[in-house]
Amino acid sequence: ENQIARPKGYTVSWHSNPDVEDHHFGQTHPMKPWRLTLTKELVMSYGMHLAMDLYLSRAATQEELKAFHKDEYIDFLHEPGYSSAVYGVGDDCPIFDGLYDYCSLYAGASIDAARKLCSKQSDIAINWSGGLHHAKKGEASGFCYVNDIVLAILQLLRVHARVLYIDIDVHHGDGVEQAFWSSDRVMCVSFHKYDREVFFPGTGPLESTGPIHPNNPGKNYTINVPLNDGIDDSSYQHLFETIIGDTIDVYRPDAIVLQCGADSLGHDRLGCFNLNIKGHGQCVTFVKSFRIPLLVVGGGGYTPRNVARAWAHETSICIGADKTLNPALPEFMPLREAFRKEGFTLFPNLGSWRKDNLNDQKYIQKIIEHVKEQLRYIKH
Ligand code: V1P
Ligand code: CA
Ligand code: ZN
Repeated sequence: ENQIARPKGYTVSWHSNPDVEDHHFGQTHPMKPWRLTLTKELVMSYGMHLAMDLYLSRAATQEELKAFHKDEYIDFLHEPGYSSAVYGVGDDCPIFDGLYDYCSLYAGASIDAARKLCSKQSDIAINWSGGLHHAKKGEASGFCYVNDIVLAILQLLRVHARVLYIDIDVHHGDGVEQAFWSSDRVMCVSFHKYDREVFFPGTGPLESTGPIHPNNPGKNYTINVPLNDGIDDSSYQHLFETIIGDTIDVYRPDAIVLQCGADSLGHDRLGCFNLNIKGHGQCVTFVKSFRIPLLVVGGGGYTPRNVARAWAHETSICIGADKTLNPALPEFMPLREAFRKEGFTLFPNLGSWRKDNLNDQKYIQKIIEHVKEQLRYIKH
């Protein structure tokens, strides 16, 4: 009954390595790599793998990781015992068994995916294990050790003049923003919960739009969309489509990287928004509609079954099968029982959660006006 056909006229590639999924941050840590197993299980049970080119990604080499990261930091991740420096390691970023393999595998998948776009062998390339946007040049941060997004963008910049980075994770994409802060060849747009005092990482106010020095090329090439608790599908969509539509019109990117962190869904363990899976997915539909080479990566997402639902749904959008997919979960799925408690549907109601929407129309409109004003400074 699920009619999964190859998309006509374009190619979607899927980049993954099951070894990533076997790593454990620790019992109480919210990041669960097995959410990727659940995602793949759901995607395959729907037959979506038949509509994509599947690649077993390889581990990034040390040289590839050092294209962005400091030598001594990568050496430390490789042999953590040999250093007394901390490099951001702690409760958020613990040292666990196989840490270096984990990092080099998720980064390798994003680099491979970017290269498929560069060679035009793919139009949309997907790596759900990537999207780890907080990692810095010489430091781990917020569950992220190596910044696969920065590494992928560096690949895209070899053949593309301008890359647009869009981040719908509930957290600010600070690592990517920082890496390209002084560049006009990468435009970073992050939508996130912002509360400088209490919400991680505490950066990304509306006024943070790039370096202030008039001669710095990066000036105005960063867009931050700081939000309050409880934003719903309709406000988010209005904001997203207005800002991204205008940004693509003036910036005219040659490639787009979309970070699809699923912690912006309602009922997330760390998040505080009220998005439904269809609302979150609408961002993918909108970005895809511009027909610009697209790299889709994962990110946060701490209620594993909903992460799997969202990323399976977004995979179906990429291959153009979302309209024909049966929202009842497939009858024959190895991990079907895992979904029993919340019901066997792809689209549970996540919109009416404990959070009131503290983003009124006036606030949304203020953000839109501010961004429209900023975009006037982007040269056509
Ligand atoms: O709030 C903090 C730091 C720790 N304090 C010193 C402040 N950390 C957050 C990190 C969130 C990272 C999100 C990553 C991503 O954007 C991309 C993959 O989604 C944090 C939180 C929290 N509620 O914000 N760490 C933890 N919770 C945590 C809880 C249990 C065990 C370990 C970490
Ligand atoms: Ca974000
Ligand atoms: Zn996040």
